[in-house]
Amino acid sequence: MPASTKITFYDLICNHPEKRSTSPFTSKLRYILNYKQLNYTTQWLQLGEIEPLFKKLGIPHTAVMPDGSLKYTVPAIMDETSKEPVLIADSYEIAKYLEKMYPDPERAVFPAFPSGSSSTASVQMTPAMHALVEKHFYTTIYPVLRGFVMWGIWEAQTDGSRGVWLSRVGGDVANIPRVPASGTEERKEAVGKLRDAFQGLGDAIEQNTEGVWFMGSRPTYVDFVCLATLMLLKAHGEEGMWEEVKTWEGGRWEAYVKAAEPWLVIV
Ligand SMILES: N[C@@H](CCC(=O)N[C@@H](CS)C(=O)NCC(=O)O)C(=O)O
Repeated sequence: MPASTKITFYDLICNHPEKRSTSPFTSKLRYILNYKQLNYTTQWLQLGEIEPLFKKLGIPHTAVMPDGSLKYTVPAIMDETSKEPVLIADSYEIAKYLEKMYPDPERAVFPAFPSGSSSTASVQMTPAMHALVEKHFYTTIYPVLRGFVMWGIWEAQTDGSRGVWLSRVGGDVANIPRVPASGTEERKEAVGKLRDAFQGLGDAIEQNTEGVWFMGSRPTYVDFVCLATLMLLKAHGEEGMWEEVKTWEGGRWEAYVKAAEPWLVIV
C-alpha cells in the first residue's frame, strides 16, 4: 500500500512529450520514489530557477565550483510528512534518507542482502558499494554516452533553460559533443565502445541466476542508476540509437526497461 508521505520532488523541466527528464540523477530518484510507493508531487524547474528557489527554501548546495561559488542541483526533496520539514539534496543522499525514513524490506533499494536470494545471501552490498558502482557508470559509460545524448538534451531544453545551458558550452551549439555521422568508421567505433561498456554491466547481471536485476529478483539502487542511463538514451539519444541498443545481448536492455515499466511513470 502506498505510504502517505507528503514529499515535494524537484525535477528539471524539459520539452520531451512524456516529460522524460534530461537528468539521470532526477530520473533515478523518481524511479526510486515510485518503486518505494511513496506519495510525492513534482515541482518542475528551469535551470535558472534552481538556485534562487533552493536558497529561499534552505535546500543545501551539493558542490562547490572552482571559483568558490556554491552549486545547487536537482534532484532535491522537501519532505513534509512529519511536523518538521526535511530539505535534502543529492540523489544518493536522498535515496539513503528515504530508505532510513520509510523502511520497507519488500522494496529496499539498499537491502542488507540480495533480496529474494538464498544461495548468494553471503554477498552484501553496502550503500557505499552501490555508490562505487554508480561512480563506475559516470567514469566509464557517461564519457562515451555523452556524444549520443548531448544534442538531444540541448534540443529538449525549454526556452527558459536555453540561455543558462548555452553559456555552459561557450555560447556556441557547435561545442556540444556529438558522435560522428552514421556510416562512418568513427561512429562505428563509438557505438562499439558504448556496447562494450554495457556488455560489462550485462556480464555482471549474468552472474546472478535469480532475476534480471544486478542483485537478483528485486531491483536495487544500482539498477535505478542503470535504468536512468538507459532511459536517457531512449528518450534523448540520437535517432536510431535506442533501436540499436535493443539488439544488444539478445535484447537484454529492452527487457530490463520493460521489467521496470511500473516504476518509470512520471507524476
Ligand atoms: N551529485 C548530484 C548531481 C546532480 C546534478 O548535477 N544535477 C544537475 C542536473 S543533471 C543540476 O541540477 N544542475 C544544475 C545546474 O547545472 O545549474 C546528485 O546526484 O543529485
